[in-house]
Amino acid sequence: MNPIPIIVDCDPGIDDTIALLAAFVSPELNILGITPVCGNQPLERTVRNALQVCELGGRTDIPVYAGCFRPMLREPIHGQFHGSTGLGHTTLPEPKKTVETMSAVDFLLEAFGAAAEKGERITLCCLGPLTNVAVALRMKPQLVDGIERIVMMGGAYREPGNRTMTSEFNVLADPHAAHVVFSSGVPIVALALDATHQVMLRPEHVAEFFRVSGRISETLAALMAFWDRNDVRRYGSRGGPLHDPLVIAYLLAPDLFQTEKAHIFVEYESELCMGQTIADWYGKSGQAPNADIVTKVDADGVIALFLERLGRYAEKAAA
Ligand SMILES: [Ca+2]
Repeated sequence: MNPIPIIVDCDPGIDDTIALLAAFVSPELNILGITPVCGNQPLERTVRNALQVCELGGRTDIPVYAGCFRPMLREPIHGQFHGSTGLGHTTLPEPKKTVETMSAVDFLLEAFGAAAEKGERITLCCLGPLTNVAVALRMKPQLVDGIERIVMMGGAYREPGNRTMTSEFNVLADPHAAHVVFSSGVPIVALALDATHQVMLRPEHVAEFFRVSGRISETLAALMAFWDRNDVRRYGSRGGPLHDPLVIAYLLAPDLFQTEKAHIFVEYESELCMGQTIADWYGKSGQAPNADIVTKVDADGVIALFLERLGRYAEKAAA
């Protein structure tokens, strides 16, 4: 089977990093580029982190394009659970790899435009605020012809929010961009907090990842240990929800996920509910579904998948 061509739009970020490291060793995926955006950290830092993660994972062949330096309209907000650099307490070496001169938006326009001309489609993986994607969509509406679908981490439907009472971080960080994406007509698979809170990365998992992941084990385990929310009341156990990596897991093993179709709306006017995502589960809006929302995840299956994938860093060292 030919690998799935993907572009990873992200804001690394601890969970972005775990997602990238798993994608790097998955031959089912052909990563055409990484497009960091302002999100968990300011843009300079998400770009630097992306470059460092490419070096850590031995994938300096993948180009990194710097994206938008702030949201479309709102003031930037940054992550609260990723430490001062976005990568916990880890100190990765200065990257030798450099960012491409082309901007992320230009790269998205070029890549999806070229795909559409050839009758091909690329899957867009969105692990951060949707600013880059929305700006590209506003530049050229024909872009949608080159997008197979967007598989995104973001939103909160039956779950409450994580950054505010109603809202999940990625959508809250740029709700206007999310509105552009949700109303674009591009098919969407939404991995919201409803899904990601089902997959807790617990301390016993972290110990397993440390044991299997060879040359990246110390960095990976340090990132994962930092991710522990230590909030049993909220999450039902120790550990942290495996948000962004679920996008990669969905592409590799869709059978581990159940979805329901619905039309997604996003609130971008009310300060109380800013960034709230609303799913029309029961057809109240009269609008056709624009997304497959993941409602159930085989958490043990996902953890096993990532143990197997990240274990490949031990094999690579031995080879
Ligand atoms: Ca992210």
